Amino acid sequence: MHTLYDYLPSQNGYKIRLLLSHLGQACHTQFISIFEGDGQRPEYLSINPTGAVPALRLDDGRVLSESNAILGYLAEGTRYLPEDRFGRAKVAQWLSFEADYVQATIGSLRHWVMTGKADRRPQALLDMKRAGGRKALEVLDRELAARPFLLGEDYTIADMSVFAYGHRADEAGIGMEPFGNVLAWIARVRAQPGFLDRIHPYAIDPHSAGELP
Ligand SMILES: N[C@@H](CCC(=O)N[C@@H](CS)C(=O)NCC(=O)O)C(=O)O
Repeated sequence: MHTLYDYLPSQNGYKIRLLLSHLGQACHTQFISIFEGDGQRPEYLSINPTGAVPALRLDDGRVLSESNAILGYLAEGTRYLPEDRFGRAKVAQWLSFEADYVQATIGSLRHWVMTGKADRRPQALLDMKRAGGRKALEVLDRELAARPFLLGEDYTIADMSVFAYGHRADEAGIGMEPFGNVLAWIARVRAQPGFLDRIHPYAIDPHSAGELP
């Protein structure tokens, strides 16, 4: 059985939990207390060189990190990853979009707002992240006007990845009311068989108020 290195409030970790839930697949979990510095210990850096979660140890001992790469690995051969060359490239397009336009804006801002760190950040930086998050939602809203899921008719890991932070934008202080197509897509994602409804606030970890080491 695989081992998932995880931290419960992480929406990057949630992406993997969501896919495993759709697949009905179990794995061992090892929690990494990222705000206490567990990610920076040599034994964990040998699993993920960045010290971040999630990471996956395969049952043969090989290790893989970066949430979107892990999604691709676990989805191989399932209905959640297309078999054709163009479909796979489209998934890669949206996974890159997620990392650059969603995770880097909504993900960061949400972390700062939910843990009180926003008060310690320059206003210009907060404004930049908020504008970036809105832009990502505008892009999604336009794209999702024409089809039910990011690739078309089929729900894939592209949707799971973008959903993880995309559906929590309100927790970053970005109102979602103007994005009706995104809201309808969120409802469609929630209706998928095996959907995982459980997410965890940073408040469960008292160390999360501190900066990452
Ligand atoms: N691009 C990475 C980002 C991972 C990431 O930033 N994880 C956060 C939790 S959501 C973390 O572990 N941060 C601790 C650190 O960077 O040291 C991915 O998609 O997996």
